[in-house]
Amino acid sequence: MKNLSPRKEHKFSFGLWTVGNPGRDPFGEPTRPMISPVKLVKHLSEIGAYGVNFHDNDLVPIDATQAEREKIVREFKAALDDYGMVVPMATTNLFTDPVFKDGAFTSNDPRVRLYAVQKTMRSMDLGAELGAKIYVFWGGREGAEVDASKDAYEAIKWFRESLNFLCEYSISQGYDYRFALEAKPNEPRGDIYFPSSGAYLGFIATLDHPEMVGVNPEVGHEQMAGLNFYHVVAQALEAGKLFHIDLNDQKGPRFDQDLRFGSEGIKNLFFLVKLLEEKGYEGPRHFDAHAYRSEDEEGVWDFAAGCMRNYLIFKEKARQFNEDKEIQALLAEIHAIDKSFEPLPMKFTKERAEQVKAYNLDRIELAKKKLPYEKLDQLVVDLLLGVR
Ligand code: GLT
Ligand code: MN
Ligand code: MN
Repeated sequence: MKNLSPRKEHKFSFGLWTVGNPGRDPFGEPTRPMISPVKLVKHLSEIGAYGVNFHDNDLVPIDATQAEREKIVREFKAALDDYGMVVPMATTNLFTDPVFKDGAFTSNDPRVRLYAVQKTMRSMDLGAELGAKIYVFWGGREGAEVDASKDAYEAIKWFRESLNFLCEYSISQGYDYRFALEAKPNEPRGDIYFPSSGAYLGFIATLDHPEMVGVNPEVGHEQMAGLNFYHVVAQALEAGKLFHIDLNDQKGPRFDQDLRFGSEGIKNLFFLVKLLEEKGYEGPRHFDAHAYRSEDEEGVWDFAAGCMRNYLIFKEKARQFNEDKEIQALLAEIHAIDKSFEPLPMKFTKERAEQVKAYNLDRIELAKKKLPYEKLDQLVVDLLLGVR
């Protein structure tokens, strides 16, 4: 295997909430102590990450005074400089505080909606101060546990109003943010509006500044809905809307697990990495995951190293896939088209329409084409399991 050491140019990033996760879950208290943001920056840099992301309150406590905020930001900035780290993305915590118990931008209460916008503006200021250019929106409480309580039709409008306002705020401040909307179908008990990245892609087209807004798909979130993550990301990328990505892993459709990237869904994630590397994704490779609850701090760093290592293994496997003679010969055979076929460009003219209608296509013959996908897929499995 080629060199699997993570380097800054690989653009690996982690959230403060990921490597800083103390192992709390709905059934249990933290199992390891909190690590300070400054210490996290130092360790992340040492293991080869280039970036660190945060929610406003991962860095600055929700009830901090102005003086406390300034001190925290000063120390954090110094740590970024000392360890050569950047902040590619920032986001807002619109879910932990009880004020958001019934939603943020989609709360029934207009005062809570206003508070959510205000909190996001302040958090955008913080992100911009630390250099962030991508701003993520994850609507953890945007949805309903009780559908009788909220008008899902109106809620979409409230969400749009807030985003339109915040786009204008970014423009007026000269922040140059690109907004990345992150979907998840349900959390922890409620159904969230815009349950998939596909839903967000449809919504983005209805905004005042669609060019500023894209998606932040997360592996586990799409898999919670039973979707093929590789396909989800291909669509976003092809649409020019993959502004950010949350890499992790998940054991099928259930609650959000945020497992170490590449620990479970190996084949699908191989095709994902191949796609990102080959189709021009230039953004951060961000890991939104956390270590098993059974780990101590040392285990957290094993977890983070594992995420990056698996990404680099998939990248190397993609190179091998492209250079594998047997795989490439099989693909050439599968994609081969009879020389007698004269392709018709699918550019519509009246005349072309007539040509398409009249084209002589023998469906019985077409259906006879041999497609050795069993062999092809097994070659991929052999490659991934390291026996090729
Ligand atoms: C939270 C959520 C993630 C989001 C984070 C950003 S917070 O951990 O489960 O998927 O990306 O808001
Ligand atoms: Mn998640
Ligand atoms: Mn995420």
